[in-house]
Amino acid sequence: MSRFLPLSAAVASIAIVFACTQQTSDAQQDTATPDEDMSEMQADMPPSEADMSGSESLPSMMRATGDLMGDDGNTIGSVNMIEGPNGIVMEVSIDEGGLTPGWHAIHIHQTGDCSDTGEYTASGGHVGKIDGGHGLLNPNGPEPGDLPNLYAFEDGSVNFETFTDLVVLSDVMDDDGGAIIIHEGRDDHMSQPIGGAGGRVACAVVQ
Ligand SMILES: [Cu+2]
Repeated sequence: MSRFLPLSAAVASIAIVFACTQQTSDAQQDTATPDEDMSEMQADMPPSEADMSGSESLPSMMRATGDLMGDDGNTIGSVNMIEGPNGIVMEVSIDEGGLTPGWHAIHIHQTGDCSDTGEYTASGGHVGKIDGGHGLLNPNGPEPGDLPNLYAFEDGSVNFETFTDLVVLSDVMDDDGGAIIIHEGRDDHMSQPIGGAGGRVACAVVQ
């Protein structure tokens, strides 16, 4: 009796060993799955979100602001530009009575000078001027200073936000600065040199 285990007992021990092995590998599988999920989640998270703690990322973004002066030199509103990793978000706010109602071209001009009130030609041409290249719809363009038109409400006020990745703020605010110009009419995004937008009715030096 002592030298050989009865067959039934031997089968039972093999079965127990097998069951234990099975349990262990099940447990390993269970713990492996959440780890995998976690690393996938971290990979999916955009780097900015993973590295960002609170508002710490905002001060590193470059900003520019300026007061908009109307054709009589009075302040009619303001311009705010924030440069993020993908381009510049630009916001324009204009008070009641600031502009004539309707569409107006708005561009980034090359010189930070609005001293010639009502004319505003001291602000120069468009930043990064390309001969024959004006216009967002121009196959030979666009120019870095081109932007979509803004719309002034019936009361002459404006709330406008746009985005551009055609230019960087360090090029806007180079040695001679930069300006935002609003024209009297709409930009057709094609005609040269300024999309048929007419005279300059508002100017802001951005800094
Ligand atoms: Cu212009």
